[in-house]
Amino acid sequence: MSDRLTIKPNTAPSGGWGSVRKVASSLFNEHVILKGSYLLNLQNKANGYACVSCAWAKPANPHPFEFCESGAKATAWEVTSKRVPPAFFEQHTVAELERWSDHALEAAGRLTAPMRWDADSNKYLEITWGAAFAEIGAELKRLNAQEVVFYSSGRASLETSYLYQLMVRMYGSNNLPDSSNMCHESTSVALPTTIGSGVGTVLIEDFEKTDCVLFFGQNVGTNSPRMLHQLQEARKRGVPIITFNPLRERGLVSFVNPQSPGEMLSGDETIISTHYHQLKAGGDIAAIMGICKSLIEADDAALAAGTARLLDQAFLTQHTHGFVAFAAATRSYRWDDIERESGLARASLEEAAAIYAKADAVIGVYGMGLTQHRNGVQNVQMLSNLLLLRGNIGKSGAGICPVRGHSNVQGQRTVGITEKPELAPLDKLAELYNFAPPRKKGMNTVEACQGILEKKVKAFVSLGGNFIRAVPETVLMEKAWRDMRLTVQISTKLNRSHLIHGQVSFILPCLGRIEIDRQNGIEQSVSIEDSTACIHGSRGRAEPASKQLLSEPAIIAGIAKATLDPNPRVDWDAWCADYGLVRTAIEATYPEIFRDFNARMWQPGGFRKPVAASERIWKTDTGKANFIVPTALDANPDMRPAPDTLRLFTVRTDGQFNTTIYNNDDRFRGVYGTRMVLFISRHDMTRLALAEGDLVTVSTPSDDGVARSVSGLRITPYDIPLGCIAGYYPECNPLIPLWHHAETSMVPAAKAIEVQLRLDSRSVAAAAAARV
Ligand SMILES: Nc1nc2c(c(=O)[nH]1)N[C@H]1C(S)=C(S)[C@@H](COP(=O)(O)OP(=O)(O)OC[C@H]3O[C@@H](n4cnc5c(=O)[nH]c(N)nc54)[C@H](O)[C@@H]3O)O[C@H]1N2
Ligand SMILES: Nc1nc2c(c(=O)[nH]1)N[C@H]1C(S)=C(S)[C@@H](COP(=O)(O)OP(=O)(O)OC[C@H]3O[C@@H](n4cnc5c(=O)[nH]c(N)nc54)[C@H](O)[C@@H]3O)O[C@H]1N2
Ligand SMILES: [Mo]
Repeated sequence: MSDRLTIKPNTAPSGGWGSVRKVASSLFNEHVILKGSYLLNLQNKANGYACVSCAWAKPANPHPFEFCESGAKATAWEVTSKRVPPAFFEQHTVAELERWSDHALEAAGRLTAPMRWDADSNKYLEITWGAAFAEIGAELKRLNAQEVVFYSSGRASLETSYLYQLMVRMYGSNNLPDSSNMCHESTSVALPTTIGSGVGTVLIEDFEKTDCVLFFGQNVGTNSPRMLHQLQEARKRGVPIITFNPLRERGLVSFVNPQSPGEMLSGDETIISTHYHQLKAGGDIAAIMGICKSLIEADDAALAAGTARLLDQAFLTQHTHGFVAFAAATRSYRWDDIERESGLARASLEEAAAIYAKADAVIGVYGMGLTQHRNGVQNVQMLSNLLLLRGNIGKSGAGICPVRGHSNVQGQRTVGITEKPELAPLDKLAELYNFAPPRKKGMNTVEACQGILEKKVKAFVSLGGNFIRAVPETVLMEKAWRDMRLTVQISTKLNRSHLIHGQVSFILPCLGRIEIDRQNGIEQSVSIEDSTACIHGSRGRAEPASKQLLSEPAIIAGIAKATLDPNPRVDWDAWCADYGLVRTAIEATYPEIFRDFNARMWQPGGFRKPVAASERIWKTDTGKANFIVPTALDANPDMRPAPDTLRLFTVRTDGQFNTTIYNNDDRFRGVYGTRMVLFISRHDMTRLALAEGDLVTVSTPSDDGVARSVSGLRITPYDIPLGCIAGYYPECNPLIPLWHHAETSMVPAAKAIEVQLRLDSRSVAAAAAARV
């Protein structure tokens, strides 16, 4: 990590030597150069483990090194030689650790033994697994199932996730929020309404056949770098990539493949985006409306002139519903409004429409830039509308491609991690295990936070993740969190959610996916589902960080046996002794998805879960793909722009994986040595009389009586649209009101927060400049 703070514009391509240097320094910092290099060769390979970083597809014919800088960092972070043993907790009280940074906490190393918080010393003390399970079980038995929340972060395997949801439902609730509730829930809510499938329709092979890629609000170079291989290959075939993003992200601008010796020597970079549109944050509905309007009006003109039509009329008639109303709405929007709300010129949108209209097969890729808005669901529906106009769903080389975050977040939903009872196979579970699954809707992430604030939630069990740091409304949440009776964290590394804790609190350390999981001496394997709905096997290859670690399935079984009444049909011990039996149970629960699961999981490239929309089977209320008219052009219509308010959006760096902070650098954006920055346009700086290096307090104006602010953010001039500013997640999370979330999906609207700035102190340089 750089200690010196430097901020300079970065014009180097993504990938390249910068990326190689980062891989090497990650392995070096964690003292695992040899072990790490050996393991990286096994990443995303048939006989290896599925990367613990992002969820991007793993091809059947992997590159010799099917890993990227992010995957290498995540691997080094997990197989680090650093340890946090019980002796560490003897030396540090919880009060002291609370003052450590997020980076320092996780950098201390891997947790090695189960720990229980001791009130007298305010330290975590070692406890045996047996005693931990017995006490957790006794606590859970005393509580009402509706008062307990069981969160999951999207990393745990299909096997673990299946056991977890079964335990929770047998305990008596559907309180199964997950990280997806803060992430692609807008996708899971939007796509069933438009195309009748809750996941993307694109396969990795579609990138080899596509004619055009539209890219909305996803930062590929930082967050899913392996996808750059597909984009680079498409670009080499001359495929246009049209990007919509308020920031010019390096990975979307150009790329040098660090795995190609030729490119590395010549520095030969591939231009990734042929067209780059820096729209306003929250301007996507307007931008897509502009493209649709241009297409529909050109099609109207073609009809009148008797020339070739622009829309796929046969597809519209045979496969869609609601086109007439959508087209009418589109025609009625005025260009002035579209330009104002998108921040883009009419000519740019017409040009995008013309390129789109020429392409036979188009892929629409998107990420958090669409999902994390008040109208995040409508953002996704709007992209679906655009693709439907030319039949770009269920056709080779075309489709919608939400890029998922955590490596198994999509798979967890597939095997029942959901608070929505209608999405879980409750009847099947009842039949297989002879119990009455709860039918009442459970809490999602925002509802769980509300429940904790209202003191209705008394206990929180966390399967991975760092909930308290990932959620909005940090200040109120941290305070209320301590009132809970019980908190249990199943984790690999120490984080803030262990330090802000309930009255009875446990840290249960588990094996990571890269580690060898031996049960009764036999090495087990697990499986995950990637962003393209392909399911892969994964075998851990590193020796465990500590002999005392248990696997996630074993920890769940331990809690389940101590909490639930025995059920002759549920043999937790047998499942833990052989994960193949868990897969057999998953297959019995979902025969249409997991046929022959134990064999097919090793198929190169994985086996695909059926996605009806890719076959043009529309499982919607109308039986067709639906056009849906948005209710407003702005994805955050309830924000009232005032002269002194700005729209803040939060982003990630290559030096982090969510709340895991590997280092304080953001190589792609040229920021080193600090995360406390605020990206702002020069024009807004002048308007607000701010200078580079000024430190400001950012606060959220709202009339709900809650004061929300973050101080010490450094003014950093950046190429960003007027009125928009950007800062880092999770540092800016205290600014997000809990109620500021997407309609219907309830994803916190982390990409549009209304804020004001106040100058705290002027940098020496700026003050000197002002005196001159
Ligand atoms: N290295 C690394 N990899 C990761 C993660 C990580 O933290 N670090 N996290 C993982 C997880 S869980 C997830 S969900 C994914 C997230 O990956 P992404 O979906 O890429 O998420 P973000 O980095 O939050 O932001 C995405 C982009 O949206 C842009 N943006 C912001 N507002 C808007 C808008 O209104 N419209 C448009 N069009 N664009 C906008 C931002 O400038 C940014 O480039 O990455 C996964 N992979
Ligand atoms: N402002 C703002 N807030 C956001 C976002 C944003 O863009 N902006 N993004 C949201 C999104 S997309 C997401 S997905 C959430 C992420 O929220 P979470 O998934 O809750 O958080 P992570 O930071 O991924 O969790 C890190 C912790 O997971 C544990 N861990 C790591 N590997 C394993 C493992 O193999 N097993 C177990 N049991 N534990 C493990 C480690 O202890 C580590 O400290 O944050 C959300 N919050
Ligand atoms: Mo995510």
